Formats: sequence, structure tokens, C-alpha cells
Amino acid sequence: MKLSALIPLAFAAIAYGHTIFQKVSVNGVDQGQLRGVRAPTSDYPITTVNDADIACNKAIQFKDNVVIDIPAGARVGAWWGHVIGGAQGPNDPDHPIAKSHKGPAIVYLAKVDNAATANARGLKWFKIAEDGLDTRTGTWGVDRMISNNGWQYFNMPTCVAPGHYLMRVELIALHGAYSAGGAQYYMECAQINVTGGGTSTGTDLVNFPGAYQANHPGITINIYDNSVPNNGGKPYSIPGPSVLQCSANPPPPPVQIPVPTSVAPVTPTPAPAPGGVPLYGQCGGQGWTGSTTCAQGICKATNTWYSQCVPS
Ligand SMILES: *[C@@H]1O[C@H](CO)[C@@H](O)[C@H](O)[C@H]1NC(C)=O
Ligand SMILES: [Cu+2]
Repeated sequence: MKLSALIPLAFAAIAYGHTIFQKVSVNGVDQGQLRGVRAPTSDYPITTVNDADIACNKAIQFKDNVVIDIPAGARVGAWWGHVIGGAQGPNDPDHPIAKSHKGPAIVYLAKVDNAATANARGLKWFKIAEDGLDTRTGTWGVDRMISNNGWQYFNMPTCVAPGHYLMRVELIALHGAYSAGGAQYYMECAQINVTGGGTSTGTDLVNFPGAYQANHPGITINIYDNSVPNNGGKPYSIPGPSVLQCSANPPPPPVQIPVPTSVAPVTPTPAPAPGGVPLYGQCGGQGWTGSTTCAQGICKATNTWYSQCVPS
């Protein structure tokens, strides 16, 4: 009697709300379920940083030879589902992932000759995007993915060199990370071909396994403060290398404006507003300081943190 009364609680605490990354979108265009993505059937996480398959996961069941073209600078989405196909039954509370699974959302690339055939082991990876804890709101990258219906959005940096890459998309769930070995690593890899772009094949290259240490403060961490998973309002340190930075355009050379002696001083006119944000570029969201005018389409809020220009 007592035992059976405890069982539902035990199951709730274990939280089998795992997840699988299983499709890609490029500038808002869905690339198709399991197209160009290597995925297992199991939604279980990897739980040790030195797992030989922490690059692109193990027991891969779904793998085709599609290589997804992604223009440098594109808005990319990675879609997560509780199981292959998405929800596990109607009103699945653990789709796309259990809400308890707070933590960062991270993306890496590794240059390969042929993304369709490349072995995921032994590659050199660089980080292109990361989304950790917003200390103001206490929300995590995983929370933003959930509020985007399973889509984890990021930008393909503009300076990435054209060619083939494996794209490793990862969530780290920290609900059990207060004890060593308690963090859960969810990842799959997509086969991509970057088009356009610059010349960078990465900086701060790392191995998987190798990039993460079990004692890193972003990996062994108690995120709860009086059972609120906000890290006590303190900043969260995302594990792994620094994110690739594409250097901004060099500033224009200073212009010497001769001041006429006998004429009233010239008041500098402010620079004209740039032509506006391109289609699918960011045009708003909390903390956004860039342009809010769309060159094309209208500025539409995806969530509190991100608005983008979409066709009107
Ligand atoms: C990759 O994209 C380039 C365009 O930059 C294209 O010419 C090439 O055919 C693509 N390669 C493959 C194998 O997808
Ligand atoms: Cu889980």
C-alpha cells in the first residue's frame, strides 16, 4: 500500500522526458523530418563527458545521404521532439522535452570533406552558437526551445567558409547536475553544406570527447535556489570553447572635415538609417539594440527575445 502510493512520485521525479533533434529549417524553410540528420531511435541522453560517442550520439538508426545547403548568415532552426516523430501520444507533457530539463542550447560545426559519409569521431569542432541562462528572467536555452515549439534557433555565422560540415546541436539538461555525473547531454548531428560565407573553418577547436570536463561549473552545478531552477539569479557559465566571432566590417577611415573659417560651423548630419533588416534577420526582442525596420516583410515576434523579418 505504502509502496504503491510512492511509485507515481518516484516516476515523476525520474522524469523520462528525454528528446531527439530530428529536423532542420533554413531561413524558415523546413528541410523535412530526419532529412540530413543522423538520429538514433532512443531519446536517452549521454551522461558522461568522456563517452566516445558524445560528438554525434550512438546507435544511429536514421541516416540518409542528404546534405543540407545552409547559406552563411542564414537563420537556422533545429527541431527537437520527445521521441522520433515528435510527441509520444496526445497532450504529451514531455514534448519537446520535459520542462524540468533546464540548461543551455549549443551548436558546433566540424569541417569535413563529405558530410554524408564523414565519421563523427575524431573531428575538430568549433562552437557557432550558445544560449544559456537569462539571469533577469531565470529562463534557459531549453525554455526558449520549448516556447518555440521545439525549435532551437541560431544564426549560421557569416564568416564560415563554404563547404561540408557536421553540425552538432546539443542541449545539456541540468536538473540532476547537482551531483557529479548528473548532467544529461542530448545531441544529434546534421549533414550540411555551407554556401557563400567567408574563410573561417573555426577558432578554438575542440575534440568530442574532450571539450567538456565533469567538474566544469556549467556541468556539475546546483541550479536550484529554494527549488527555483534559476541558478539563484547568478550567471551560468556555458561549457566548451568560445563562440566563433566574425570580425565586424573594419570602420571607415576618419574623414577630416575642414571647418570653414568665415562660415557658420557645419553641424554633422547623422548617418542615414541603413536599408533595414533583411528577410529572416533579427528586428527586435528584449535587449535588441539593432534596427527594428525590415528591408522586406514585417517584423514579427517569435518570442520575448526574438523578432524576425518575415514575408508580409
Ligand atoms: C555545396 O554548395 C555549393 C555552393 O556553394 C555547390 O556548388 C555545391 O554543389 C554544394 N556541394 C554539395 C556536395 O552539396
Ligand atoms: Cu530526460
